[in-house]
Amino acid sequence: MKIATFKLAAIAFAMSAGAALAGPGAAGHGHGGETAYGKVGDPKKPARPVQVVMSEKDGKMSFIPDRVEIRRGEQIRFQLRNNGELDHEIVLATLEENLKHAVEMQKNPDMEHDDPNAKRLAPKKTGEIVWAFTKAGEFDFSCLIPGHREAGMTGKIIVK
Ligand SMILES: [Cu+2]
Repeated sequence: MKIATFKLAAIAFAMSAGAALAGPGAAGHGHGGETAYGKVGDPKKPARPVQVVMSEKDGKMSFIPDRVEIRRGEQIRFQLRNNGELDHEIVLATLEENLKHAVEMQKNPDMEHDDPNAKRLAPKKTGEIVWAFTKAGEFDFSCLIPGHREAGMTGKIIVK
């Protein structure tokens, strides 16, 4: 009898943990539960603006700035601008995920991203990503168009 009670409690705990993990996804976003680097932002909540410019010059491609420091729990509104002559994109992720993703992009260069953690911009276009950094750590943002990350288009996000 005692064992049965314990089992029920364990199941109830597992279920509530599962519900918590589902996060804001349940509130209507198709995707966007919690990831290792945070979650999709809520555009209705305050967000600190951070401007990031994409460009290429003399064979070097870059994000300016290429290092962004964030306090854990902060929501950031990345205001993106492509000042270059080529298409560029920004993909927020862990370094490991972006390196893996870069390999997939080599095989499939026309892969389009329509994810809340990524944005592709044509020359002279602007865009926005709102992201909530709920976890401390070091993360990556890169342009995964083949050759671009290698040419310098990568940066670091440090969440403390
Ligand atoms: Cu690029």
